[in-house]
Parts: sequence; structure tokens; C-alpha cells
Amino acid sequence: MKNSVVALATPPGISGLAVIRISGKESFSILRKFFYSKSEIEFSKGNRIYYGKIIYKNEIIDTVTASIFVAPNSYTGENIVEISCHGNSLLANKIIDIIIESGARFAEAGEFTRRAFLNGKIDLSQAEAIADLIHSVSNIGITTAAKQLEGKFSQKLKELRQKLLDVSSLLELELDFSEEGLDLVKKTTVRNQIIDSLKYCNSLIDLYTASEISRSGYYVGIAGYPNSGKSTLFNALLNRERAIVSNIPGTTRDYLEESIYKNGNKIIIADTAGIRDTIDTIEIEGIKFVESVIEKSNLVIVLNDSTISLNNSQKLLKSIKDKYPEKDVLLVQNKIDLSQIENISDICISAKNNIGIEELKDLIFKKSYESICGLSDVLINNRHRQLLINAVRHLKLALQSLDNDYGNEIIAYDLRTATKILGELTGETWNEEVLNNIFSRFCIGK
Ligand SMILES: Nc1nc2c(ncn2[C@@H]2O[C@H](COP(=O)(O)OP(=O)(O)OP(=O)(O)O)[C@@H](O)[C@H]2O)c(=O)[nH]1
Ligand SMILES: [Mg+2]
Repeated sequence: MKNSVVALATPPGISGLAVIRISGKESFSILRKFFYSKSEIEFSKGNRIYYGKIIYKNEIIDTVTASIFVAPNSYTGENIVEISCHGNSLLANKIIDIIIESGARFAEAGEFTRRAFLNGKIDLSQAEAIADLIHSVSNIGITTAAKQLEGKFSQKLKELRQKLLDVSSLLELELDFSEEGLDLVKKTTVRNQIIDSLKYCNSLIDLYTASEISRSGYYVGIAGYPNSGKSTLFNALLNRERAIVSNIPGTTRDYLEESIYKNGNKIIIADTAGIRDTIDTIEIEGIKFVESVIEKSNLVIVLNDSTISLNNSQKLLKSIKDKYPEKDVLLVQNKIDLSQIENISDICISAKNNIGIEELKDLIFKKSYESICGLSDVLINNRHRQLLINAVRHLKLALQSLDNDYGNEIIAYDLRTATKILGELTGETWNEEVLNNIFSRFCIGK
């Protein structure tokens, strides 16, 4: 199999420039086959940019720049060439074809970053930070991923693992001196260390939801009985006529999703079918969708038609709160242009007449910001979360063993297991399946 890989590093389409990246031992010899520059290319010296022409089979293809990075001082740790050509996909593809004919092969998704990991340039949590840096839809997500990439989280984990290893080593050493009854490590020291580690791991697990929101956006589902004005509110929040509005109950059948942005935060809003008893099979399908929307919502707005009664949606509100006790649910009174409302604490709007919409929007953005502002130096993904839950389980077992005066070897065993699991976060131990899973989610060219 060819060792050097090539891919387009920029999105396909029309743009000012397109960047094509080649990585591998043969990168420079491949470049020599089609790139002609007036200045002599010094392949022994990296971090240089050369201006020249791509000429292939006597045809001038493009005028480009080629950036040279010499192993190990490059993104992947290998020889890298980055060609910036004019931003036409057809042209970029033509150049990629030439590079493949000259000895490279197409890179797989995430292969550049995978090589960077395998060559020891970054650890696994840093590789994941790169994916998050590319995909995050919030400013906080971007700054957090940047810190994670810098290695702050990896450093903290390393220190934590070292402390746990120190404690377990002392516990094991003590066993060798059991006849002498030597106390090498105080029970309270071990206890405090385990409790601190538990706290840290649990605080990381708690960041999972915030991390997911910063990666993909804050999800707001609008639920309510038919005709309460959900689609009217949906349109008002988007500031355009996206959903069909009518005075016929059961207008919305599917659910609709659209996004709005403010100050580097993304909100996804979902309009749903009105919930009621019906024999209409399409409407029943729509009502089933409502359940899935509510389930994935970070905030559920229960929209009530205040002209019927202020308490008309209580049953729906209660059923959502009972089923999802942790969920943020907001009761909003609609159609206040038609009803006399005084002294109530609920949020009051008229979706049709744009009364209270800006305030509601502000509140949603405030909630979305608050949901992610606790992030600091790491974005927790599902892989991290599962590992952390497992580490917590072993730390708790160690604590129990300690409190029950079990032998040192039993306590040390669980501490070492927790340490090993924590090591998987940064990739101290890994297997092909884990790597395939992580890097398949990257884009080609990264
Ligand atoms: N007066 C008044 N009418 C409103 C207001 N909001 C919505 N309406 C009207 O209420 C009717 C129903 O509005 P929709 O937005 O279609 O209601 P919905 O909840 O999406 O209804 P379904 O999709 O059938 O569940 C329409 O005639 C709207 O014009 C409001 O604030 N004031
Ligand atoms: Mg509707």
C-alpha cells in the first residue's frame, strides 16, 4: 500500500484558494514530478513556501504556492507539502489526480490526524479537540476545544493518574513490609486522594450535556395543544414565514427544525404537531414525533392558548415534567392580544402580533449561554463519558474496600484499574477499534 496520502483540506466548491495536503515519506519526491519553481527548493529545510507552476504532461495546470514541512516538524510528524491552488474544485481535483498518478493515494477520513497521533505529535484527547474545533457551533466550544488541544486537560489527567499510581504503589509496597507493620501511607491520605479523584471525574461527567450543546447547538422544542399558535411562534422566532399557520387544528403534521444564531451561539428550534386524541393516522405519526423532539430538547416550551384558559395546558405540562423531571420546561401564554391577563408570573406573548417575542428570544439565548458557560478546558464526548463512568465505579470500589479495612492489594487493584481507564482518555492505551471510531468521524483532509 502506498504510504503517502493526499486530500483536499478545504471545502469543495468555488473559493479564493483551495489547499491540497500531501503527507508521507515520498511527499517531496512526488512534488518534484510536477512542480516547477524559479527558486531552488531546499527540501532539507522546512517551514518554507515556494511559488511556482504545476506542469504535467507538458500542460500548464495552475500557478500555485507549495509549503514545505520537514518531518518531524509538521502536523502529522511526516514530510508534508501543502499546495494552495486557485479555488476551483475541478482544478483541485485535477491536481489531486496528478498527485495520485505521481505516487500518493487518497487519504481516509481523519488520516492526517490519525498519523499525528500515531507519530506522537498529539494524544487522543487532543485529536478529539481538533474535531471539536472544526465542528463546534458556539464560541465557548471553540475556546474550550482550543485549550484542550493545547494539552491542559491531558496535563491535568496525567497529574491525577500519577497521584493515584503513587498511592497504589505505596499500598503495594506496604504489603512487602506487612511483617514489620510499617505504615507507608496514611489511610486518610489514600481516602482524600480517592475522594478528590472522584470529585474531578464526576465534574467531568457533568460537563457532557454542556459539551454536546456547544458542539451541536441548544435545542428548543415547542409543544402544545392544536391551534395554540406553535407554528406562529416558530415563524416569529425565525423572523420569516417557514411553517404553515391556519386556524384549522392539526395543521402541523411533521416536525420542522430551523436554527437561529446570536453572539456565537446556535439555537435549534423545533415546531411540532399539536397533541390531541385523533384517529387521523398521519397526525398520530406526527404526535409520535413530538415525543422524540421533547426527549432531545434542552428546553421545552409548552405554548398555551390563553384565550381558552390560563390553565388549559396543565395536563400536558405535568405529563412532560413527570416523564422528564430534569428537563427545563417553560410555560408560555400565547394570544395575549385577545385575553385579559394580569398578575401572572408566566411569560406572556402574542406570536401573531410580535408581542414579547424579543424578550422570549433573549431568555432562550440566556438559557443556552448558561447551559455551556461552565465549560473550561475540555469538551466531554460519549467515549470520555463512558470511560469516566467506569473509572468512577472502580474509585468507589476502592473507597469501599478502604472503609471496610480490606487488604491493600484489593484497594490498589481498583486504583490501578481506574488509572488505566483514565489513561484511555488520552490514548495511553488504545486499540484499532477505538481509533477507527474516533477518526471515522473526522472529515477527509483532516
Ligand atoms: N389573535 C391571535 N391569534 C393567534 C396568535 N398566535 C396564533 N394565532 C392564530 O391561531 C391559529 C393557529 O395558529 P398556528 O400557529 O397554526 O397553531 P399551531 O399550534 O401551530 O396549530 P397546529 O399546527 O394545528 O397544532 C392561527 O389562526 C393563528 O393566526 C396570537 O398571538 N394572537
Ligand atoms: Mg402548527
